[in-house]
This record gives sequence, C-alpha cells and structure tokens, in this order.
Amino acid sequence: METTLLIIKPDAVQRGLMGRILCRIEEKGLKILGLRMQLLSRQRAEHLYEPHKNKAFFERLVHFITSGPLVSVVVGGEDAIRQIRHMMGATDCREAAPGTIRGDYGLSIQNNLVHGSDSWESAQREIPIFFTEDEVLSYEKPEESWVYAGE
Ligand code: 3AN
Repeated sequence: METTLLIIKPDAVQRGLMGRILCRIEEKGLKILGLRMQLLSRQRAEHLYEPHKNKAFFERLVHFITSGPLVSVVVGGEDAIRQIRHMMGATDCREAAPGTIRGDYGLSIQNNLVHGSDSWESAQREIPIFFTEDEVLSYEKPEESWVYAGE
C-alpha cells in the first residue's frame, strides 16, 4: 500500500469544503491514515515549498498557505499518489476537468484548494513535515476486500 500527503489548503477550509474533500477520499475507497488541522508556521511552509524556492510566486505561496488553518491528511491505498493527483485535477482550477476537486470548486491557480504529493519521493519528504511516524496509523477496514479485487 502506498501513502501520500494531501493538504486541504486555507481557502478550502474557509470555504467550508473540508468535509466534502475528505468525503471524496473515503468514497473513492482510499484510507485516511493521519489527520491534523493546524496553522502552519512559516518555517514549515518554506520547507514544504522548498522545490519552488526560486519561483516568482514563492513568497505569495508561503503567505497563502500560512494565512489560515489547513488540514493535512495522510492517505493510503493502492496507487494512492497518482489517484489523489487525478482527483485533484490540473494546478490551474480554470483548466481542471469537471469531476476533479479543483475543476468542481475553484477558479484560481494559487488558491487551488488542495496540495498532493507528486511522487513517491515527494510523499516521503512531505509527510514528516506534518506527522511523526506514530501519528500515521495502520488499521484494517472490512470494506477493503470489496474495494480491491486482489489483482
Ligand atoms: P500542484 O499543486 O498541482 O502540484 P505545483 O507543484 O506546480 O502544482 O505548484 C505548487 C503550488 O504553487 C500550486 N498548488 C499553486 O498553489 C502554486 N502555483 C503554481 N503555479 C502558480 C502560479 N503561476 N502563480 C501562483 N501560484 C502558483
């Protein structure tokens, strides 16, 4: 099973979308293994967005992600990293397909509601910014045998 980090960004929290986004993850059959609501410190925000350090929008991005409470979620499942990326949609909400989180709820490129790890390496780097090892849980759900056909 793969794990990935999903962040419900401050704009989604303020707009009352966190429940709906968590609901989509559960309905898909993916499993929530860790969950936390917090105001992110500037230091952690800079760490999260380190790969974008040299981009023109870096400062605005750090300001935005620290501007209000966010929810960080560790999501587990087969192919979880790619599945969450599909569910998020394109970075620019205006280009994101209907049916995706960004396509259904957003109209901005910066205020794009969610962040999801884009690779296994990113997930390994990002999860520890939000969770200690023992905060990422491991448990069985009876429905799993109905979600996966064992292929
Ligand atoms: P994604 O979140 O789809 O992986 P990235 O990694 O290219 O997209 O960008 C990280 C974040 O930076 C985006 N979620 C978005 O909030 C912000 N961002 C990306 N491009 C721009 C831009 N041109 N102007 C402002 N913010 C941007």
